[in-house]
Amino acid sequence: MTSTMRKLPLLGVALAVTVVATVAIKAQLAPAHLPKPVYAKSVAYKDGEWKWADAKKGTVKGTVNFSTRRPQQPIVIYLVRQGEDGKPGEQGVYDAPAEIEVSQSGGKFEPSFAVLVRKQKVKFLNDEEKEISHNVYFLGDIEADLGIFDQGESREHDFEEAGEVSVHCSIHKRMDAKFYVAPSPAFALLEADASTFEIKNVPAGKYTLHTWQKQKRFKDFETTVEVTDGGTTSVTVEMAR
Ligand SMILES: [Cu+2]
Repeated sequence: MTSTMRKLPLLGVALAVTVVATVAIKAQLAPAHLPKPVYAKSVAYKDGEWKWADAKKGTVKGTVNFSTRRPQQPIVIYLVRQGEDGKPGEQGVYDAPAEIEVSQSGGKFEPSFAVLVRKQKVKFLNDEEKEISHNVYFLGDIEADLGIFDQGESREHDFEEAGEVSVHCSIHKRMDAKFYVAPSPAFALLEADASTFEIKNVPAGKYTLHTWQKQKRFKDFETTVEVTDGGTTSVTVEMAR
């Protein structure tokens, strides 16, 4: 046996290792080919002068019909106050809900889904037990980068615009979360398989009702609803493909 023949099996092992290593590197460089997300249309909402606290209010109650089985995914029903021309008008001044905190412990955003109200603040905590740094950046209707921050630090962001936001960490590719920022407090969140909703304390006036789906399966629906002082307006939402 020549020395070349004895080396051949070794060469085979080396080749196999190289192939495995190349595949692993490629997998890391090109993560799953996720479909390009379609974000909700971003609209700038004006706050106007009038205050929600002083307004006469009513309720909107509704049922959602689905043309086919609804995915077990959140749906947001929200109201946009119309101006004279039927387009988004002045939304009025309201007190934003209290700040929410999002944990990054264990390399996960928790909660990983939230519905916020425009002007609400979110505090991202690097509450890791070990010395791990995290980053927060947003894609979608709201884009921003809060930078990289170490264990024990936090970053805050005021969500001044309405729309859909994907939350990511530039260091950990698998860390992500999704927020929907409603244009005002007049919204309902339908979780799991819920198909009825109620939106209380809505200032009297004319609104456009919209839908937003975390996992878009149906065409988004819109209709006009009129809210009256002390009244309950019934509405049927049709979700078709
Ligand atoms: Cu991270």
